[in-house]
Amino acid sequence: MGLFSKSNAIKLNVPDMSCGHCEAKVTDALSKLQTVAEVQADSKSKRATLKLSGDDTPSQEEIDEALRATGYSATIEK
Ligand SMILES: [Cu+2]
Repeated sequence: MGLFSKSNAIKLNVPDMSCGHCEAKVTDALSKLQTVAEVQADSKSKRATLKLSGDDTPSQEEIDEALRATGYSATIEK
């Protein structure tokens, strides 16, 4: 059983992404969260999917903090 045995994921709304450059910046910033194993950002749907590395979910505050320097904002979809 490895790190990716769980399929937990959360979705974020990232309204300001408009191209691949945005996707790369958002992906890079969110990938630094310890609770996040993988990020898939899609500028067309303006969403990002975060695959989690374990049972812990990043808080909205942690996401805000991770994105602060990039100028993007993301909201966890309920
Ligand atoms: Cu862009």
